[in-house]
Amino acid sequence: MLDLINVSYDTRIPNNVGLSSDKRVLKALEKWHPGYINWWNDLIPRKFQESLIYLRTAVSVDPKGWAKFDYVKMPEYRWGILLAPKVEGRIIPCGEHYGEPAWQEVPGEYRAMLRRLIVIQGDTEPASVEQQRFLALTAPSLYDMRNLFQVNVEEGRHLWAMVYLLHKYFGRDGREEADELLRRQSGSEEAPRLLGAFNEETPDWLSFFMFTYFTDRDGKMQLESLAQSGFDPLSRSCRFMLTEEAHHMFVGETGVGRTIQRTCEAMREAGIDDPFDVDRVRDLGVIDLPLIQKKLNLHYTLSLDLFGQEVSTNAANAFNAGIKGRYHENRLDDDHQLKDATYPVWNFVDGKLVREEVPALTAINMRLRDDYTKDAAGGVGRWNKIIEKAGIEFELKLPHEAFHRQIGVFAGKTFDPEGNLLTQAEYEARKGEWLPNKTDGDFIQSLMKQVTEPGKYAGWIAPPKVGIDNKPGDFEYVKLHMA
Ligand code: BYC
Ligand code: FE
Ligand code: FE
Repeated sequence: MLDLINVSYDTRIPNNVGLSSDKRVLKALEKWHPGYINWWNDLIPRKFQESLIYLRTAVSVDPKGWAKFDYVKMPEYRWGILLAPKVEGRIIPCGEHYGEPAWQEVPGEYRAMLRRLIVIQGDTEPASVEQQRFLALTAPSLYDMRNLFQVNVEEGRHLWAMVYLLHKYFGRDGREEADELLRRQSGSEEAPRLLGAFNEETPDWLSFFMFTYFTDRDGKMQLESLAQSGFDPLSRSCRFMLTEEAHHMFVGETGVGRTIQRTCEAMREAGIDDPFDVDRVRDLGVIDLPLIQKKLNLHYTLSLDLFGQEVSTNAANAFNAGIKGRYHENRLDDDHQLKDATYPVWNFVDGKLVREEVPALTAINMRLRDDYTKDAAGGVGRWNKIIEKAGIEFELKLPHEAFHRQIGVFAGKTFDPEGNLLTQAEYEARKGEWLPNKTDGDFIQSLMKQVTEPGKYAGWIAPPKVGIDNKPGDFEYVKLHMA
């Protein structure tokens, strides 16, 4: 009897999908495996490959105890294939097949659409590891270095999750797509990653924290909508991925929060009240709040682009097909088909930004993006509490969605962070006030020094409130290989 909760270790690839009795897929995955290991080994600097990292590994899909913590060398990490438990009687939650039993096999008419979505999802996972490949060299502590590697191995596992679906359900073209996922590279000229934000650099730790807060949260929203898929294996795969995603966003939220905390403390100690007294704040070796706002502006807007066009027939087709649902589709109280519903989307009429009602079916991307914005606002509020508590007058804000966009109705036009339309010249002249400029980047780089003594932190960031796995403050999260 197949155990669908606990993970089986009887093949090289841990799994709860019965791989040992699915010879065809097992063979395909074993063939793909060495390419994956090569990709990993070429990517992460040598000395970290040989270090012992205190990582969690999934051993079950039971939400109460799915992870175990131990020291591992990353190339020996057990990347597994894990699907959340099957929900008996699950139905297709939306679209024209609403109410029919969820598909256990790929529905022929939607094969191409499904494959495309799985490939896009799969492409982002290794891309993020590529973007973060050099950060360990400047980690502000062993705690942070460990968190980086935890995020990286799990993004690697997310790639495995999508590759499993391609191998299992898409035959030969699925295998070809799986190979392509290892061939494309973030930022490459010849074979870039598919989505814009995944070809940008993650040059420093503040970017890493902003990325895991804002871009991993796009991951969360997209996974939430794929978790609503009528194609049950995709739904189950994404549901388990979401449990890991929560930690990535935790790393982002607390990372930015600790950066803010340290800045506020240093300002207090030095008797600086004015957050815009940037030069004096920087002389303290901490990141000024206006620069934190600029980084926020950058990463939030890059992430907004990942939701696609506001009005999208691709998205309408995916919803109608029952391949992709809305956020919490199964908890929404309507016809789940959007026959007569409308939804307000941004449009640009006579030089003015307005929200216009359009058929809700075409506004699926816009709606998910609105849900994202609400979700993203929560952490910003908590960051502001830290600033307020320190008695400093400054408020971080999500910029207007029109600002700094490359995709959708705002693309090709220039706006300020309040959403006022600017001429190209006005925008260029003021851009440096709203997005990190060269001086800002150089300043942050000057702070990026690796700290490797257990329990010690770089001067620009506060220690965390609690350790990982309840470990004490001076716990050695990474035993560095010295050579
Ligand atoms: N860049 O009708 P539209 C994560 C293309 S992150 C480049 O709006 P659709 C993670 C689009 O492909 C989550 N191209 O498209 C986070 C289309 O081209 P075609 C990743 C773009 O399909 C951190 C055309 O423009 N998962 O997991 O409605 C760390 C028309 O656009 C972009 C997913 O995204 C862009 N930003 O929406 C690690 C889920 N936007 O087909 C991991 C799967 C649009 O006309 N993807 N285009 O040639 C999807 O659901 C959808 O494909 C998208 C786009 C939401 C991305
Ligand atoms: Fe992921
Ligand atoms: Fe993630």
